[in-house]
This record gives sequence, structure tokens and C-alpha cells, in this order.
Amino acid sequence: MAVVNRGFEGRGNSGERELPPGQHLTTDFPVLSTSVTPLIPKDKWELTLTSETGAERRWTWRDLRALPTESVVADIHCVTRWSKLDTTWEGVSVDTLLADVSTEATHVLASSYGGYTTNLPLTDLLGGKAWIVHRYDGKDLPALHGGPVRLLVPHLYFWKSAKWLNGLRLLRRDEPGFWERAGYHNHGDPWREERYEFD
Ligand SMILES: Nc1nc2c(c(=O)[nH]1)N[C@H]1C(S)=C(S)[C@@H](COP(=O)(O)O)O[C@H]1N2
Ligand SMILES: [Mo]
Repeated sequence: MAVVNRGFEGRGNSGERELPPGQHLTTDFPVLSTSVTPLIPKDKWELTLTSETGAERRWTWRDLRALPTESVVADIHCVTRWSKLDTTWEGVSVDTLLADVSTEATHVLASSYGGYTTNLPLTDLLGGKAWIVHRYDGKDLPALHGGPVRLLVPHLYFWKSAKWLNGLRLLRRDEPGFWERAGYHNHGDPWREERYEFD
């Protein structure tokens, strides 16, 4: 039996694609931001990884671009119920970024220019499931959608995909981020409809 990547199944026939429960399709690309759009020039952008012991490691734009890049085709699902199919991105997988980082952390708190944060189990960022992306739809990622660099974690609701990413903090225990403190589900799996705290 052929193995079909869900990202490609039903291409051109997306009306019949299975969506997570309670989601509907959109073809435009809504913008959802809790803040004004921070405008970060590429040569000022940096990503700081802070280990559970407080050690820091930094990547500049050039450092990031020197790492192997992957193309990603993925469906994205916002908790406000829109889903968008076959979105195309380019970036560095979190596996690549953390390849030579040894850690006892179980969780990560991602943080953004502008102050947004969101938490994830480390296992949801590894194993080919998450990327640090700088291109969308064949073009540089627009600032409105998180450019120069955002996190992309398509298997979780899109609030976990922090725009304007500038920090990853490795944690020995979980710590809720912005929406998680405000009553959103701690994990956010759209297929389990993990929308709000008590789902
Ligand atoms: N820094 C930051 N990242 C963020 C947000 C935000 O407000 N600030 N909103 C989240 C939410 S709720 C969603 S649905 C997506 C929206 O991404 P988009 O504006 O590119 O559609 O970004 C997520 N990442
Ligand atoms: Mo969202």
C-alpha cells in the first residue's frame, strides 16, 4: 500500500480533505497578533537559546542561513477555527538547530520580539515536527506573518507558532505562555480539539 503524506493527499480536491473537528477552510491568510507588528531588520534579528542551567547560545540571521534549509508543506489550524491547507514554508528544522545541544529539559518556552510567549513539550519540537521558518509561499516571510523568522509547529494550533521568534528557553518543568495563561489549552492538538483549558 502506498504511503500518502497527508500534506499532499487530495491536492486540487481540498473540499474533501479531512479537517480537525470544528475547523473550516480559508484560502486567505488571516493575521492574528496580540501586539503591533515589530519590524526587525534581518541583520538585527537574533535567536537566543537559554539552557535549563542558564547557559546561552545565539544565532544571527547569517548563522541561521548557514544551516541546512528544508521545504515544508503543511496544513495550519487556528484555534479561532480557520484552517489553511498546503501552506509552503522554508526554514531550519528544530532538530537541526538543536542537533549538538544536550539537555535534560522537558519543555520549551518560545518567546518573541514584542513579548509574546508560548510553551511546548520538547518532544513536540523534535522529530521533524517543527521548524524555524524565514520564507512563506516562495517569498521572504512578511513581518505581519512573523518575519523575519517565526516558529512553525503545524501539528498544534497555530498560536504555538510564535511569530518574530527571538528566544527558546529550555525548561525542566512546564511554564505556561501568553495564551496558555489566559485559558487556552496547555497543549493545543487540533485533532483532539484541545482549544481551551478545560477541553
Ligand atoms: N509573537 C506572536 N506570535 C503569534 C501570535 C501573536 O500574537 N504574537 N499569535 C498566534 C496566533 S493566535 C496565531 S493563529 C498565529 C497567526 O499567525 P498569522 O498572523 O501569520 O496568521 O500566530 C501565532 N503566533
Ligand atoms: Mo490563533
